[in-house]
Amino acid sequence: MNIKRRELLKAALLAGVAGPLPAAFAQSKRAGRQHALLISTWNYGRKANAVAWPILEKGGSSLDAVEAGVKLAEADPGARTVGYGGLPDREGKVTLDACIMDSRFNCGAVLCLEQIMHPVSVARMVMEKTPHIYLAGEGALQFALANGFKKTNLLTPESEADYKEWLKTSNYKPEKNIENRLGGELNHDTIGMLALDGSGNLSGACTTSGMAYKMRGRVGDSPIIGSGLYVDNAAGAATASGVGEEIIRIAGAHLIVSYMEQGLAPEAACRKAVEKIVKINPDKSRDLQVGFIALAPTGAYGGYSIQPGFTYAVKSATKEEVFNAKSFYR
Ligand code: SD4
Repeated sequence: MNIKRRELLKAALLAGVAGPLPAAFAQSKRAGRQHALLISTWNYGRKANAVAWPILEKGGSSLDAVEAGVKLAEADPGARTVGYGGLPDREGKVTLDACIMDSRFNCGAVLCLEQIMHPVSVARMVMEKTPHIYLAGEGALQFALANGFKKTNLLTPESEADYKEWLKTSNYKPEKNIENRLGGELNHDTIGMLALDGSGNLSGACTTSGMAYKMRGRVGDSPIIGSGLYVDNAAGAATASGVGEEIIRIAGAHLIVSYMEQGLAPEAACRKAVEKIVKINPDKSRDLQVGFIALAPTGAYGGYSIQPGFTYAVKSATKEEVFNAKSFYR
């Protein structure tokens, strides 16, 4: 290693939690690719990371990686809280929320979108082709159809059968850790994915069918920039899973990124946001699940949740691992 490269590396390491990679370091493809990293919510994130990783490995962008990764979950009928196969609202309609954000504060989202298999790709098109950030409901559908997306029935026989069973009592109660109840590594909740690419750029995506049997028209945190997802290339990125209303109340993802901007490491930043939710919900928090993950511009990462049971998957050139997040309650 020549002296210049060694000095660049030293500068990058010193930048640590506090700041972004120096530009010269970020542009060094060799050093950059070693730092490329993916982090996704839940065990299922491992499969999504496996789809996204080759993009980063070939020097592709974090934006392309996160879109490709979460699309896997959107198209999987076994994923009962995302996209095709997602559980419907209380009127039997599958309604999808998704957003995407790149390293330059560009972002796009769709809210309450029906009959489209890949809401994250529509969100990206909102970001890239319109002057807006959010498109909702019928307007989002019209935009998707006008841009070549096809209508698909997203309600699978399994989800329809579960819905009909639910109708017998119509008892609405958000379930924590639905992943644990369903069991098996193919099941999961909302997928949020964060990526750092070889050029030192962060991006994120988040996509969900929302809380099962929600009221018609209900939108959760997942498509809300700053709640379900936030990316600031100089400070870090964060995404969320869990009861969206509580995440929105504290603007969770943005709060975590601000904590990182102030110097907190990703896990500590996620923990502080969880503690805030618990503090404002002293009684309710025992039955609430919210899980956060975060990624710093240095490649440092972490997660934290209210209840045990929240997991996240990490993939880099040297690591492929699913972690059990630490939690506020044991
Ligand atoms: C929502 N946050 O719609 C989503 C749901 C979720 O784990 O993450 N479930 O509120």
